[in-house]
Amino acid sequence: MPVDFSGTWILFSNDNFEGYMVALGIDFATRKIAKMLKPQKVIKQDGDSFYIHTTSTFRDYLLQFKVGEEFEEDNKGLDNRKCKSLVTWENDRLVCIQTGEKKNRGWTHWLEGDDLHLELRCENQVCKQVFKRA
Ligand code: ECB
Repeated sequence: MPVDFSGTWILFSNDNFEGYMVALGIDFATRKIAKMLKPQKVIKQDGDSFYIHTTSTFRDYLLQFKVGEEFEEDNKGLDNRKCKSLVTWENDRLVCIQTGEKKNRGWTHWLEGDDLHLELRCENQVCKQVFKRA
């Protein structure tokens, strides 16, 4: 039975989000608001096709992709930089490499017990988020 990330998830912990946002060049006022948020993720997975909608009271971000197919990502409402993104499977982990102006940018999703884990990387910063089912 392959891994299925589908569901509605609520942010439970968010380690070093500040460092990740600083690495992305997010301004102080925006970081102050962003840190207070408890975003939700709605994930719809159909085989290798993904819809990941991150929503909050401040901003929303929608990403749709197919594993193994590179796509242009515009990070609108986040740091607004464009990059080329490629998501692949590494065993049961979903690994995204975001190639662009920022070095070492990307993220990894995996399931642990009934929790959704997300590691967000940019330059030398790693943010670790854990989500619980809504
Ligand atoms: C969309 C909710 C968060 C809004 C934060 C607003 C401003 C901060 C600006 C930039 C910070 C960078 C990222 C915000 C953190 C999470 C948003 C989505 C991260 C992401 O790439 O998730 C992936 C994997 O689930 C799917 O897009």
